[in-house]
Amino acid sequence: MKVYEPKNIRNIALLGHSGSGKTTLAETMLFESGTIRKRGTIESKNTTSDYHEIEKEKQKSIYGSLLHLDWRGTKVNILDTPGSTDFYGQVAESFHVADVAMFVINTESGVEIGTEAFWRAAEKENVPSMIVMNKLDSDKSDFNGSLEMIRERFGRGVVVVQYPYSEGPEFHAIIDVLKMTMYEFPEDGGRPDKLPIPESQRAQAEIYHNELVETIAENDESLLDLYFENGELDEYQMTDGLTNSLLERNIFPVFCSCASRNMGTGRIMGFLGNVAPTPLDRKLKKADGSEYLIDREGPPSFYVFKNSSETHVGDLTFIQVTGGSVKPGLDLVNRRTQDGLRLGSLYISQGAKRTEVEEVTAGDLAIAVKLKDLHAGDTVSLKESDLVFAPTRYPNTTMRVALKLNKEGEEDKLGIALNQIVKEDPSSRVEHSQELQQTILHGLGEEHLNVIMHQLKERFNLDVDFIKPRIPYRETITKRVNTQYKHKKQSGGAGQYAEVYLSIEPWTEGMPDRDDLNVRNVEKIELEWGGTLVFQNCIVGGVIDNRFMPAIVKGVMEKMANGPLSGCRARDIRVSVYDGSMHSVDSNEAAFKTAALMAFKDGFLKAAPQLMEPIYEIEVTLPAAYMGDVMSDLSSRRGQILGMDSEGSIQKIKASVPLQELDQYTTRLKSLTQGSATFTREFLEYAQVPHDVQKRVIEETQALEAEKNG
Ligand SMILES: Nc1nc2c(ncn2[C@@H]2O[C@H](COP(=O)(O)OP(=O)(O)OP(=O)(O)O)[C@@H](O)[C@H]2O)c(=O)[nH]1
Ligand SMILES: [Mg+2]
Repeated sequence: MKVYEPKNIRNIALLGHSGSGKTTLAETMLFESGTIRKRGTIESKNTTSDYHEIEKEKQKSIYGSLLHLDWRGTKVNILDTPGSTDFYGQVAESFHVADVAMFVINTESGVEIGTEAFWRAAEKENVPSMIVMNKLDSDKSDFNGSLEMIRERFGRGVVVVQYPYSEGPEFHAIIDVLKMTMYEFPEDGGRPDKLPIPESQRAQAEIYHNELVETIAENDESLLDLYFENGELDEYQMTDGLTNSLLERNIFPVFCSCASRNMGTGRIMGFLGNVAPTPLDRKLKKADGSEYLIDREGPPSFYVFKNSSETHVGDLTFIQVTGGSVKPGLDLVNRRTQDGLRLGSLYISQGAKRTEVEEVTAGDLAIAVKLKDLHAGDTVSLKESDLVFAPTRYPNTTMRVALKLNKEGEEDKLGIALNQIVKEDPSSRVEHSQELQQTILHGLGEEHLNVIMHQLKERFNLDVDFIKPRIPYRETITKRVNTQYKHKKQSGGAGQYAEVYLSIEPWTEGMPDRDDLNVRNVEKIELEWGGTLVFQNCIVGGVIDNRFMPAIVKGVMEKMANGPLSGCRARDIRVSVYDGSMHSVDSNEAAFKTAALMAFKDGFLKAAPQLMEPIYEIEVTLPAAYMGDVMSDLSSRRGQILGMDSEGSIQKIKASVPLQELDQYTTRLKSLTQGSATFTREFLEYAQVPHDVQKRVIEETQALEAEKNG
């Protein structure tokens, strides 16, 4: 197997809205480069990239897959990513290793929400980007309309390198304004004839050509001088200028293809080989914020960008070599755990197929097997190295469900399965909530969670269902009350005796101490579930010993952890113990804890208790046409609009919405907008729940309690 030097490697990520043709384009590139003999199609369920059963079934990509090809001595690694924003995690993983993001646009619809979302992410991650206009053979194809939309969304850097001679079913030729040539394809695609640009197209081609030259010159002063001197740049000058402008994200060149009829990929691969940045050009971010350039001569190191696994093989660790070269048998250290590891076999990946290799050089992507405890985002390097890369940034989750096992005794099995799933897909998250007594799965949407469910059932053989997750309400009180409890037990030997008088009241930051009580000591406790408990010792005349104070706090805390209203955590309360009594023999810590707990519980229920619910701030991105529907849906979800923003045809709404109302929001938003909107969410605050909601929650809790108690 050939070992490629980094300057002869290109790592590209195919990105874009679902259905734009990424997987088909990848397949066509593999075919056109002679890597595969037969071109698979989505419809025949035999593409190299979509090889998982579930991808064949759904006829779309769900997992990012790594492919590679050789185009005239250049190794092109292709990361084909899913276009559905539910699988955003797979896209995020590609950013760390992609030297170029190739955005595939469906010219039937122009910029769609997935394109928009991934473009903004590529912008944030500073990944050079190019654009491929696909489906030009469709009778609904609209190159100019799509171009206009792309320019509106992504700015002046969008420059035409190619445009179609004609589009729709008669599409058969592409005009290239960098080479000033027309490529005319045979009926079933493949290698085109190079022809002069026809007379009818010369004027248009000149306009695009000049735009291209001017944009390249604008971004490079020395080229600008040359351009003014000669009124033109030659192809080599343009090529260099393009590479630099791509790297700076000043230029986003536009290419044309019809992936399903094998037209256009040869020239795209040529551009990748001749112009696109190499792994040596890309600045990687280290954990300390500094930059790192891939170093062929440096000590061996690699970055784990993705995990997956396979029956009979186990863990597959996807790596990018970032320094020197790596070979089986090499001893390295995982910088996260500081554990040593010895590299086993290494493979290059062609979808489901793997080929063993002896060596992988800096810049290249490969799979390592049988390595324990390597997570996506780990840096692995020589023992004495201190290299640590900044980890991949995964999106925040937007949807949660609770898991219910239908068979007893499978808790451990479920735990192991979930661990493995999260390891392979860090955009999902599992929370074993003590508070809610549920295992909660967080993901990026219904489609995402359904794929996880599919894995739990098919791969891990678990009988499990999704159920509604409980809401982590908080409880507090709204008025001051005095409360008292005497705990007295006399059964045989030693008895139990404790009596406490408490004053409990709502607490807010900055509140003065009680002046009607003799406050001797104040303890402020920041609760681990958020909020505060302030405890005041106001005992006069030693009626309760100081040594019992911790037990009293403990009793109060125990009830706060299991709130009197709904069993949820309580917060923001001040408790003052101001009287009580003890017995010289029968009083002990346990007795005071019980007395405090009971007094607190009684008082709490009399103190106009109030349920608080978590409120999230959401940001919805949507096409303007759906604004009305989305807004009225938000108001039916008790949403409060915090702000609105419009960027051309794309609108953004910021709103605060109770978590309870967000349970099925991802799904609802999709159906309201025909899948064209996305949203993000973040915890904002706790706020009082409306009276009717509180009533319902309390009733539900009581019913649950009654059920538990038989
Ligand atoms: N007419 C036409 N159809 C195409 C072209 N390229 C792809 N398709 C079809 O478009 C559909 C979607 O293609 P995919 O390759 O799965 O698109 P994708 O971008 O990988 O989609 P996701 O994996 O869901 O993100 C399939 O039915 C393809 O056959 C094209 O150039 N012209
Ligand atoms: Mg795909």
